[in-house]
Amino acid sequence: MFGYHAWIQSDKVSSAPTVSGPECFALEECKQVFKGLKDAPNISLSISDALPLEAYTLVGCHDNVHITGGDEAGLLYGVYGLLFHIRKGGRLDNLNLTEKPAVNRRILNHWDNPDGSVERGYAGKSLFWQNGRIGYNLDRLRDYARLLASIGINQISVNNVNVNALGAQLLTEDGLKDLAKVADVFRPFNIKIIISVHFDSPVIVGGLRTSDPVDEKVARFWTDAAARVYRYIPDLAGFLMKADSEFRSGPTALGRTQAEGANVIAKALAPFNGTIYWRCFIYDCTQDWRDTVTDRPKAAYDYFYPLNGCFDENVIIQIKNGPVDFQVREPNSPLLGAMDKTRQALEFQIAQEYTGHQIDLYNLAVHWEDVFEHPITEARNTRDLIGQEVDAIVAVSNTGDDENWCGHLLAQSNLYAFGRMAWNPALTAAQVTQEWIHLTFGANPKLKPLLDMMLKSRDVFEKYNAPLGIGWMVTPHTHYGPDVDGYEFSKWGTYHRANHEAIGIDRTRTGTGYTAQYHPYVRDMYENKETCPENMLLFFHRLPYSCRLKSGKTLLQYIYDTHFEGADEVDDFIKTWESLKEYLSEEAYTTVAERLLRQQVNARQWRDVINTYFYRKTGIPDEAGRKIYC
Ligand code: GCW
Repeated sequence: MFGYHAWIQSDKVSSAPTVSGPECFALEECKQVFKGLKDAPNISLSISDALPLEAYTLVGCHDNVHITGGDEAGLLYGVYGLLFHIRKGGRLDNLNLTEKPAVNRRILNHWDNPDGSVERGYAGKSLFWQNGRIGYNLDRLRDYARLLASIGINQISVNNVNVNALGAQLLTEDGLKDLAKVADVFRPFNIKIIISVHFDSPVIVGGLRTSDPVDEKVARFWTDAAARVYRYIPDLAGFLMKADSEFRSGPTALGRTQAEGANVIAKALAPFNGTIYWRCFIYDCTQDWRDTVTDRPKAAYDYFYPLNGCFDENVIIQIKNGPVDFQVREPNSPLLGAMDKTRQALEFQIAQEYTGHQIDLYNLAVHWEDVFEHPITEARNTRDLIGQEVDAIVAVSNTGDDENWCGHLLAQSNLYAFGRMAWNPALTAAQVTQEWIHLTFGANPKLKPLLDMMLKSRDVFEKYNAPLGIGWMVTPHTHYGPDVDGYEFSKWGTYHRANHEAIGIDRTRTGTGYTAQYHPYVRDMYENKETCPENMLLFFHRLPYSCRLKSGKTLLQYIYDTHFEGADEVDDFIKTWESLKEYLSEEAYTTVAERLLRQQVNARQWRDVINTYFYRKTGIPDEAGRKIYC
């Protein structure tokens, strides 16, 4: 057993429970996971066509529980559902519960490289790759499959979207032989494999001179590749593509549209029911910082919106939740909801690239709740799109071969929350975080302060980071720690434009016009400084430091105050964690305590660098007279 993943494996071994039902993997899995549970009930299983695919019901009476699944997958989810119900202290008498997923594609993307490294990975090495090819510890991989299945994940990509020459070899016979073995491990757990493909595969793998999607030879390459892939992995979910993005090749560079690029692959996959997931993360990454007309958040919409309705049925465009790049605070991408004639996947990042590297505590469930609640129109929010035009929820994984899978033990709750919220986006951050605490540390009411601390952690992180939605004050490349001007004069289009008087970008009609990409209701909300949510004020407006916020504080004083508060609140986290020591295992206590101390160093660094920067820019001291390093 590897580290903490108590939510799915218990160490309280007792006798095997009485289990009956059709011979299937779910039955075996039921015996396996209940083996560890004290006083397990008698469990019977059956499948019923009356339930939707992947759905299940649990009906209990005294010591007997019946699990019905809409299919074998539903049965499997029912087994985990029952285990969780019991471990959370749920009762069996009068148990009558039905569950079905809101969306039938719940996906993890691994940004794993063939050399075993993980791009933006903070939890060790890849679970899938070693020394240039597929390689793994089989027991561990099976454990991982169970971990993901228990929270309802049903598709994974195993190679980085930044596909390199070795990654591209997955489309060859040799690559596919290896990958087919991985698919065999995940298949019983109802998890299908996705392959990240290189846009230039026709050249790299097929030996052609071009990757132009309208070239017949290119179309034939993709058709042959699909046929080969499905010979090895008949239930492959499909391909994932990052094209025309961050110096990668793509259709635009060849004078073709994104739809032309996607559709040629879609046609090759269609006979096998395969899907092409086509990422929308396209922007000018060679911008001159003096150019104030080009505005990075506008780019994806400009590329894709004119193509609404032009994509084949088996294309799903994959949209990052924000228009820039997984910052602590951003509005939602205006593509979400606007592409009403196109299937969409909403992409989150569980890996904490900009949110603390799994050193700092950061509860993403709280963050995603905000994303779901972001309005599309006056009457509809993003949650309402799920299961409609948004028919996939995807996240960049935060896992690796570290003992506890996620580096920071408490970062496991983000993986857990992703699975749970993709299954049911109506669940609140408080609910899923509480569930994870129960399943990991037991149902101990004394752990309430831990819940409070986790739920607060996003706000605390935001306080010591870049203020009010402006983002990007991170150290270039690593994206950990502060560097206010680190990206300010670079080519990536991520500017805050602070001078001695003002900061922020005017993205309204008087500025870059970005707000016009939203529905008029949302556009007007952001255009007006009074109705623009304060936490995104600098994303949408350029403001003098002297301007008054709703609290009556000046913008500058707000920056000082939040940075002092954020760092102090991390000190409080440490005290809270110490106060919980007696309820935790030595191992759990120590590993988190060590991360919190590192977070404290980071938070203080942010406080001092940010406050010093603005003090030196403005020359205006802190009203409370606190010490600012300069
Ligand atoms: O934010 C950027 C990351 C890259 C990543 C890219 C993407 C995989 O810094 O590391 O590349 O996003 O999402 O494609």
